[in-house]
Amino acid sequence: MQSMLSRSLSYSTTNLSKNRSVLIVGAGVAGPVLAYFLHRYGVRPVVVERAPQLRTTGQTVDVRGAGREVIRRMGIDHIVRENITQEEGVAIVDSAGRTRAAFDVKSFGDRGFIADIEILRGELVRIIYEHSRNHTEYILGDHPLSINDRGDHVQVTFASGNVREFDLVIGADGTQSKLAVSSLGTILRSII
Ligand SMILES: Cc1cc2nc3c(=O)[nH]c(=O)nc-3n(C[C@H](O)[C@H](O)[C@H](O)COP(=O)(O)OP(=O)(O)OC[C@H]3O[C@@H](n4cnc5c(N)ncnc54)[C@H](O)[C@@H]3O)c2cc1C
Ligand SMILES: *[C@@H]1O[C@H](CO)[C@@H](O)[C@H](O)[C@H]1NC(C)=O
Ligand SMILES: CC(=O)N[C@H]1CO[C@H](CO)[C@@H](O)[C@@H]1O
Repeated sequence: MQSMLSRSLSYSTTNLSKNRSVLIVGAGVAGPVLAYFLHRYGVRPVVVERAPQLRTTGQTVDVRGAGREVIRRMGIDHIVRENITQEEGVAIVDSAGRTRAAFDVKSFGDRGFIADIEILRGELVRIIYEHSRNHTEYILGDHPLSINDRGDHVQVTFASGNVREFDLVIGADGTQSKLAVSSLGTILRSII
């Protein structure tokens, strides 16, 4: 995966001119968000997801800070707000059922246990996917076996046997990623 690392670091977003094709590995949260924004910059995004369908499991996610700005710029904040868990707060209850402490959404301002925008991870993934799919080629149930930097393009061989060429490959494959790269955050920060 070393070639993937060096190639992604050697690109700046100004090099991502029109009609470039970018392969994003992973259709979790970051991958589809990046696909959405790259399309806005004239790039053709392809997302490959190893699972045969979107992975829509997980618990609740609090959308705070930069996350709020991202959903706002994607124009999906109202959709996200329509799908929040509507959790009102957290209560600590003793063995007799008496409430010893309670924190509602408004406790500690924006920094409490529960954010006012709390959504199930799966719902968030679905919303972002729906919002990016019209302009993104999604390949489900496949993954890269090898990624070779050929200088002016990257050649990717998939587990399915397909071989394709891209201008750039970006890892958005989550916390279990084999890539020790933090370039995705840098790229996202510079384009949104
Ligand atoms: C199913 C699931 C449930 C989770 N639940 C929670 C939770 O409840 N609370 C919490 O705080 N965090 C949870 N996490 C941790 C997760 O890291 C973050 O919540 C958040 O989803 C991170 O977003 P991400 O886009 O960076 O990565 P992820 O959402 O982890 O997405 C990465 C995607 O890449 C895919 N992938 C990995 N390797 C490859 C490959 N080689 N080729 C192609 N695709 C690949 C994975 O299948 C996955 O769909 C969960 C992660 C997953 C995958
Ligand atoms: C995607 O395309 C369909 C069909 O043209 C349209 O109905 C839908 O609103 C589009 N979705 C987004 C998020 O733009
Ligand atoms: C994933 C998704 O969009 N879920 C729901 C969000 O809320 C709207 C409006 O209530 C529903 O139509 C969606 O199905």
